[in-house]
Amino acid sequence: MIINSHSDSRKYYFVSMDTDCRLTMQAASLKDKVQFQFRFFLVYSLLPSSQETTRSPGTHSDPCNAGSYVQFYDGKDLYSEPLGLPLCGKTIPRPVLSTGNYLTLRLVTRGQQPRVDFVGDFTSFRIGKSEPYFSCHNGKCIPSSLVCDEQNIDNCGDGSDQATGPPANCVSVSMDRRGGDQGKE
Ligand SMILES: [Ca+2]
Repeated sequence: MIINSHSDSRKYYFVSMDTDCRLTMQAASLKDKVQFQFRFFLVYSLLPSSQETTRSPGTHSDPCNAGSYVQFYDGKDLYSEPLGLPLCGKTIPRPVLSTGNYLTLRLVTRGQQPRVDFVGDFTSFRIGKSEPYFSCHNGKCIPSSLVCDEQNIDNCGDGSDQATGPPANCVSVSMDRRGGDQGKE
């Protein structure tokens, strides 16, 4: 499943100030975990918060300089354990993996002139082989519906679910068809 930060992603930045929104994804079954992989990432603010480093108690260092950020949580709400540091900047972060059944993405815009634009996909997976699942080269297992999908999403993280060779044996369609355009064949 692909998500965009907003509907005009890749055309205009999302610039609303003081946004705090979240999206929680549940894995396909109880035994599964959730991975999120960014495909495009741009999250920052041109100017830090006007209240000159108002340090919220408990946070000593802020890697995003009081600017906008994305934070993942290892569960179904913001009371769950945060996964990693707040993410910001222009470099695509590493894939984020839940340890349980849920993964929550939170987007916060702070400061002045926030610039937010990202695209990514959630994948439900499990470690270890079980029947209706496809075994990636890297040891993950993903639902077989994600193998050779039309949008050419790398759900495994190593490309093996979209490979033309075994075990996926995808029929090679246009390799660069991405981003959910359901065009004509
Ligand atoms: Ca796929």
